[in-house]
Amino acid sequence: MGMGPMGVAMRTVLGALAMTMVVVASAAAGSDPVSSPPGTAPALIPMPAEFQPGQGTFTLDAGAGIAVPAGDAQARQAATLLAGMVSRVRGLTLDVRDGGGGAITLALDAAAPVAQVEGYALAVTPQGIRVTARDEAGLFYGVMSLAQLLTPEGEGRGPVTVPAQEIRDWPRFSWRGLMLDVARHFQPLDSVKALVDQMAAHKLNRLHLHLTDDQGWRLEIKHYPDLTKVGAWRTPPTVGGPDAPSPRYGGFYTQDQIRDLVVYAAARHVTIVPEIDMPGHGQAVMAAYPKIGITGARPPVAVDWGVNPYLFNVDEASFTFIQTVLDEVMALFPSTYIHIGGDEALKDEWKSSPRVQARMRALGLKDENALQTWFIERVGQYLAAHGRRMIGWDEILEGGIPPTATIMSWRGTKGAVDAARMNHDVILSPAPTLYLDSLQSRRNDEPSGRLAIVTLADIYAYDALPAELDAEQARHVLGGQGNLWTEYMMTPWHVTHAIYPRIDALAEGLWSPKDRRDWRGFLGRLPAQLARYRHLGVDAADSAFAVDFTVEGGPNAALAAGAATVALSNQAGFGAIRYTTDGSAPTPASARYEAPLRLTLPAILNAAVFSDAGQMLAAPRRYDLIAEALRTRQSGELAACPEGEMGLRIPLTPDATTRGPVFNVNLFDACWVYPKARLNGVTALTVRAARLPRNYGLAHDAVKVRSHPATTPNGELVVRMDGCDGPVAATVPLPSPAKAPVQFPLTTPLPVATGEHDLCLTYTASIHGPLYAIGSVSLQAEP
Ligand code: TNX
Repeated sequence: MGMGPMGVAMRTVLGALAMTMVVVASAAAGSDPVSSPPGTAPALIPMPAEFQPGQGTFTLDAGAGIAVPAGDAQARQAATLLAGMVSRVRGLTLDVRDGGGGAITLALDAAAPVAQVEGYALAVTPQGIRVTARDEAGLFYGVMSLAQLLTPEGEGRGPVTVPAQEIRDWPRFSWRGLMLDVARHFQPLDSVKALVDQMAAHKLNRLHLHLTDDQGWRLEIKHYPDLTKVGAWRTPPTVGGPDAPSPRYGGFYTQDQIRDLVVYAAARHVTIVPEIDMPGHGQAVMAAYPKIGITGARPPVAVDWGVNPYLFNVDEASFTFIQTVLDEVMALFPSTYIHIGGDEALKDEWKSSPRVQARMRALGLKDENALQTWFIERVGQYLAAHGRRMIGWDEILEGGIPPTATIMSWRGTKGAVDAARMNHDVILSPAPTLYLDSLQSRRNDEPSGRLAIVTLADIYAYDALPAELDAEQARHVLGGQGNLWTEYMMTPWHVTHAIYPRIDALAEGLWSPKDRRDWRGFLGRLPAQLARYRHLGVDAADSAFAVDFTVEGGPNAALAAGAATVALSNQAGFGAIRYTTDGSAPTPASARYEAPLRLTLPAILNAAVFSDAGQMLAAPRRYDLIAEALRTRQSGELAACPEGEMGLRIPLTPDATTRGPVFNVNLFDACWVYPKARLNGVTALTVRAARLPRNYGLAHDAVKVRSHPATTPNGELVVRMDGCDGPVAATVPLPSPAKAPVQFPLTTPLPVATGEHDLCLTYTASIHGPLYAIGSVSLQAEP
């Protein structure tokens, strides 16, 4: 197994070579948290296929040369990138030379030892460093590996000594993708380029740009200027109050910018795969050109996240539009694959249109799903006639598989398995595991996102080859892709936080042989990468390493005893936790956490996580062991009401331009539970309330939104004791949206009680108005 996209013949050739190579030591998952000892495995991410330690070392001094084949522009570019990375991370200057000799030699060689496409060999001997490959991509990836070998501990400066070794490496999958949704929140070109840089450094090779959606069209199309003049801009929803309305939101890429991006990415062996979504997710198109829609009416560019009803028409005018757009798309993007979306196309408009129904009957199609297949296949044929191939999301299978389609599978893996069995190529990007808009921890300091938790370890454990496929079917698995949808990723900071370092886990899963993957070893290789990120200005998330504080017996036990036993841990179970209790910031010299700490209230704990070498892996986190904090629950610490689910962690405004407060919500029920509230001595309760736009396209699920009857004009916050069917303990009217700011406190006395009670908090405001949320709930006690 583990065929990936490679041919059997190549495997056999390499099989012979592999006999002479030492297989990289791979400790079983869950073994001791040690990085691979020097000399047994290279500190590379992704882990290379084969590795053999050598005798001695080679030292690279400032000014050392990188010799590239004379006249080989691509190799020269790779060498220049290498010099740039080493200079930025290590402050070591290297000198790129055309032809001749150098400490580092790059050579394209038809007889290079690694025959696989995109493969390379990298040899370090006491005489120098040599990278050879049979193709330019392979040479490039050898150079990217070398960039890591020359910045080994991430932190060091100046000349670098590299142990002698030989690496032979090639990818497991040919499609190693990342999708960036630039439609929901526009991403500046420089951010996209920075992502391309990092993709290349991780040996990822497909950047799928989701360029169009209901909420914005982001690509200049010369023939249809209104697509960007109108379709690239939306007016954010407001919820009243004294806060000023936000400005229009939007942006788009000009064709010149796209050409520049395509060239930039190609130099890094990244292909930009454009997606033009159809026949659903088309509201921005209809805002610009209503005739392309079904009703002919002009909607605004959407501000509602989710599924909106607007569908493309199926008449000739619609196909003329699509083909003209695709002509310009094909002229801009050399990618063989063009993505045409196909997801979440709610069929209501097609069902209720007599013209669409007439066309469907004339075509002899039995239902709207068959019409979708016909529609998609017609577009696929157009692309095929121009030498391109169509990719669609797995919904395009619903009416029968369009013959020319490659399937990108997001609703689990079934679509991929079905398509591969029907001899169609597939790419695996299942939600939630490869959905990078999923939050990466339950920590209170996590920003907005979707509430499935996808940890670094979850992504690392994911295998893109469905086990149910046999070897022949497995050949149709081109690879996998992480998808970053940006409804709740408003700024480049959010995007960066969601991608790094989960991109490292993704890259190893898509590049490295399955049997070379090793979670603990990966963690050992990560600190160097985190240090590189810091030097390169990439603000990676530290969610996997940040300290979590757990009070034994829960906060109530601490409140009752006036003292607490606090355990410190982190998600990955990696690194040394160091702490202080005097309010100061922990350093590598601070006390190392060994066992739970016994502390008397009030106390303040600060804790950070360091690597063995003293590198900070997670910034300090603070825990206040004081009564007020122990009686407070942040939004993420509240539970959903019975049968409900917190699906989203959302910001105050949908297009926030900075990082702000976030709120866990269940869109279907404005109801939260403060579990086991300890009411001894408690006299009042304060909710940090917030009023948010209710900008969600719930489609047929809209009927499931639960309404709680109100008794005053703006609705109330109702607090019940002992669960949501319990007696009402307090009712607080909500302030008028016209007068109150979007965040406001609500305080109410509570009846005298003792012991632990589940407090159920609901808002009774109309479900047709703003969405009310809870930032935190605190109990106030008599001093
Ligand atoms: C579903 S995945 C979508 C996107 C959303 C995403 C949110 C897919 C093909 N469609 O429109 O952004 O969920 O996670």
